[in-house]
Amino acid sequence: MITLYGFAISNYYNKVKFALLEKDIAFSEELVAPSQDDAVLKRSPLGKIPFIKTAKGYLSESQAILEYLEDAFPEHPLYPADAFERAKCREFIQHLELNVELIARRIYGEALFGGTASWETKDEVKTKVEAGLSGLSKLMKLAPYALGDSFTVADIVAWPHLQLVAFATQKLYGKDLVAENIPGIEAYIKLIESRPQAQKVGKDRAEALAKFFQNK
Ligand SMILES: N[C@@H](CCC(=O)N[C@@H](CS)C(=O)NCC(=O)O)C(=O)O
Repeated sequence: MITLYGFAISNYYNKVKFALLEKDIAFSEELVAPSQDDAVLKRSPLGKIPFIKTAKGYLSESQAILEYLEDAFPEHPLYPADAFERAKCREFIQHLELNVELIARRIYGEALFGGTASWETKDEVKTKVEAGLSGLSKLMKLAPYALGDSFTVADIVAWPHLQLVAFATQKLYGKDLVAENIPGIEAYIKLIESRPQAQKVGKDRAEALAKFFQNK
């Protein structure tokens, strides 16, 4: 059985958990915080979460994990059968993570954890995230799913990341840059949240967040 390590406030953890639930793969969860301790570094080379344990060993990097799950558990596919359509999913995910999420990540400290980002950082992040989202909106079909009429891995990744970017930008800039740049995104998020698997991920995330802030 797969073990998923990390914590439920992480959007990358929730991406993998959402995929496991949608693919109906048996798994257990073990709470691990990102860490530079040897015990974590042996299983995830930069000490990041999430990582998983498989019968063959540990695996880190959420996208490598998603692709492994798809190959090892072909039932309930999240990738389309057509090679070009599969590549379009990967293109979408790469854009979202490289040009939106990784950039917005620089303001999460202030948006979520009581840190402070410099004005320079905030300005730079805003410009780049807006450009990234505007690019992403050209790929996103919302018809009704991210890339068309089927639920795919693109939705698994879009949901946890875009919600967090929306929250962080609303908090820091007083406007939700996701909603501003991707018309129709609110209805899309509601559609994804009508799925029981997304509801389970969302409920566990809310509980983890409440616990996290209680201990602060
Ligand atoms: N590219 C990684 C990103 C994972 C990631 O950044 N995880 C965060 C938690 S959301 C983390 O472990 N941060 C600690 C760190 O960067 O040292 C993936 O896709 O798994």
